[in-house]
Amino acid sequence: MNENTTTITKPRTKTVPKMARPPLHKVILLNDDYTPRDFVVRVLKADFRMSEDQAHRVMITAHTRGSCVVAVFIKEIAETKATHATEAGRKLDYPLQFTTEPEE
Ligand code: TYC
Repeated sequence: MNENTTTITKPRTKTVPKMARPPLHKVILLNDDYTPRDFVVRVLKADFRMSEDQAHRVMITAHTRGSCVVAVFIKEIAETKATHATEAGRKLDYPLQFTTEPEE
């Protein structure tokens, strides 16, 4: 290859495939008549990293409307968190329940 030769190289572009985002699942807090409000707030803070304020609002929403969406995660995380939070209540014989459902 001498100085009169021009080499044309194709630009090398890497194609990054856009991955479909995994479907999200809601964690839902259900109201009941027995679990103390303070305990619900404590679980929301511990298991869902909420501030006192956020946790209190979510607890009151579930208390007055019957349920409240707490957070959304990929399915496995949503289920693990819901189970863990529900078990926290079970340990003290409270009927506190967290469920999950796919987000539309
Ligand atoms: N309703 C309960 C009470 O009056 C408090 C409560 C709030 C329980 C929200 C569950 O998801 C809940 N002690």
